[in-house]
Amino acid sequence: MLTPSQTTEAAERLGSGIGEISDYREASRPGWTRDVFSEAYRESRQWTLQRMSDAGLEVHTDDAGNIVGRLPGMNPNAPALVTGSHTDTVDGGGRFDGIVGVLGGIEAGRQLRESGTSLGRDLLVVDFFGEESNPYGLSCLGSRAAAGELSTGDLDRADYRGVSLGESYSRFGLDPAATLGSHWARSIPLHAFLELHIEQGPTLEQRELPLGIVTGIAGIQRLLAVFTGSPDHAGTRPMTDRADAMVAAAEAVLAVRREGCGAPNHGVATTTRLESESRSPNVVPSLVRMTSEVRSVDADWLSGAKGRLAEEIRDQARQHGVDVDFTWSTDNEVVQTHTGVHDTAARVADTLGIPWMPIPSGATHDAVHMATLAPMGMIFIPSKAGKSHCPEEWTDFTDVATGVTALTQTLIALDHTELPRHV
Ligand code: HGY
Ligand code: MN
Ligand code: MN
Repeated sequence: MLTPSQTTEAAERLGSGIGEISDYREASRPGWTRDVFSEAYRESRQWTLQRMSDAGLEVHTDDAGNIVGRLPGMNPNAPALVTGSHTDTVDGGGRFDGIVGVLGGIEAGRQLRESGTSLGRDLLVVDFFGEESNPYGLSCLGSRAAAGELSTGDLDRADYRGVSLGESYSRFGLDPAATLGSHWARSIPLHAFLELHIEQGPTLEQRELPLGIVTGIAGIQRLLAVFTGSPDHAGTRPMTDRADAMVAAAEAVLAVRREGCGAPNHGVATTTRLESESRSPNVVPSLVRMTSEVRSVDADWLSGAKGRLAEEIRDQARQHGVDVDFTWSTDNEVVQTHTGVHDTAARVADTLGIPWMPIPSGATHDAVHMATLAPMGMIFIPSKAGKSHCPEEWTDFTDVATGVTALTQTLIALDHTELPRHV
């Protein structure tokens, strides 16, 4: 356990690291934007490699672009402990989402090494490639590949420029075929995975708690609805005789919001894009694309939401003389954390005297895919005003240091804890 001065030192080290990696951002975009496949992201990966090496970890990049730092344990053949997160951001994103899990994992490795604490097994600290959702509609690229869940079909997905995901991998210097083959289960047996992350919501701050132990991670259903109406002169077509695709889409945006507001427990629904094909301001829109997503830790509600939305949106569109096509895709299913990992983290927090609460995650994380490889858990630290995915995203460095202490001590406890595979 760190002394108070060591805790201060760790908080300062984490704070300066957060500042340094945040300098790698796309100058033309708001906030701290570091998109996957961007030059800012490419350059920041060199910084992360060096940060892991400076902490005394043995570093390599796997075929899926994941940067892996290894702290050797007493038995290198024992299934490894893994921690990590991501350093790519959303457009206009902040400085903490994912980053605290990577820098926190590196800090944990540093503290274990400098304190001479030998784990019985290797500790792998990972900066997973491309966690944020991207124009390909696919989040968690690196952890998805590690879990063997990235498919050749995924590589054929094209973005709005018509560039395939496979081509983007190649342009970034990664071999798409090798990426598909980087399934960790074939080569790296794992004991447990634990991710430190900001809450990205207001609960911990409102409850004045420094720690959350995650119970489950929301499933995400993504929707592309295409509304087809009839093009007309906007100035001459009578209002009572139009098939206006934009009006039908606007009704659908509100139907999505009502569905999210009606969730009995945990559920949210958001429309994030509405695009009209027509570029002229004086034509009644005839083709409009709506991109929405529905999330919940309640799998039954989530699947019911898809059916309810399809029925309501189609009925409303019909009243406007507009057809609508739905394409649903599953970004990830609902995933519960492993009871043994959750309870170990809770026991450690209690021992350390860190107040905590059980908390669901509305955000998805690399932990979802790592859960297919090993017993998985997550610990949250507070987000100021619950803000995230925006420049205002902030977590006090002392909270980050507290999270790292909980992470480090839980990893030590997990090292000698039997974790039956599927609990
Ligand atoms: O979308 C999410 O929940 C995560 O930030 N990728
Ligand atoms: Mn994240
Ligand atoms: Mn995010």
